Amino acid sequence: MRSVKRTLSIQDISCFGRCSLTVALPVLSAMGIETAILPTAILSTHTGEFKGYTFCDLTSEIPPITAHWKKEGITFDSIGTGYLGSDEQINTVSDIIDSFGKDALIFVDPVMGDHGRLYAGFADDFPAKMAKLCGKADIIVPNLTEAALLLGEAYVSSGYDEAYIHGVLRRLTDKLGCPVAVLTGVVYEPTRQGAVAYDARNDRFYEYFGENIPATFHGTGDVFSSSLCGALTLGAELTEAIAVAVDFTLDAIRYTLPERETYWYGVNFESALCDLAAKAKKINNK
Ligand code: PXL
Repeated sequence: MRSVKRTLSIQDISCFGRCSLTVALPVLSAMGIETAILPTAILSTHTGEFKGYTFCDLTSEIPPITAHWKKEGITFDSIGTGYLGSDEQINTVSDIIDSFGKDALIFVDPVMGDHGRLYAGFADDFPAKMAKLCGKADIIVPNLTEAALLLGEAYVSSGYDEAYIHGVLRRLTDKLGCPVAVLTGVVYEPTRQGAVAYDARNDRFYEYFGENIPATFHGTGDVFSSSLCGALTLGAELTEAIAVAVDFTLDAIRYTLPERETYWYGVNFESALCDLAAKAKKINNK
């Protein structure tokens, strides 16, 4: 038994811009988790609001890396995936889950879009491929845009109620085949925003809401999902884990707000890491 939990984070490196691995690695490390990385691509920046970014696909590097790990007998307590840049990468990640995932928590963030639209560079059939990968997960963490894309349903941006959100969560677990789904960015009333989770194994819903800060920031999905994956890897219950992730994301947004003009590309999560580390320590000591 290792004394420190070990996770594998599979997603791109956007060299500048506070997202994907430049968020997941510091967040998971601050939570006291040994974090191995598998960079799927290297970009100069994320594709959000930047133009003219570079993109170097690293897919061909992945099989030799994981073959070496197999030889070394390396294992993981959890495997978390984020932004994946191609169909081929989805297949490669699917193979990694088959090969390393037997005793690991499989956490898939189906990063594909926001505000009702696919991110730049994704083909229209990408969501169906991502839906298949979600079927291999123990837990998935889509926003409302990604949930609609995964289900092939129309995107509903606002004005929905609890029955709608619960229906989406039931359909996600039912159609995709993963036991747990967490929907992020849920707003039932203008002053509150949070996450709603459904565990199909016990047919229970869990939710946690905080202040709704009426502004959008790039990278908050990655901040939420890395802290959620970290809390679950440490053994937190789902209900505690979503509270940790919502509060950490809100803290990062609050630190960013006074310098919004400077940090238009991603949130100041670094200033919130100390409080997150303290919470992670408490989970670890339980
Ligand atoms: O934050 C998600 C993300 C990750 N990686 C890349 C992205 C995005 C979102 O735009 O472009 C490269």
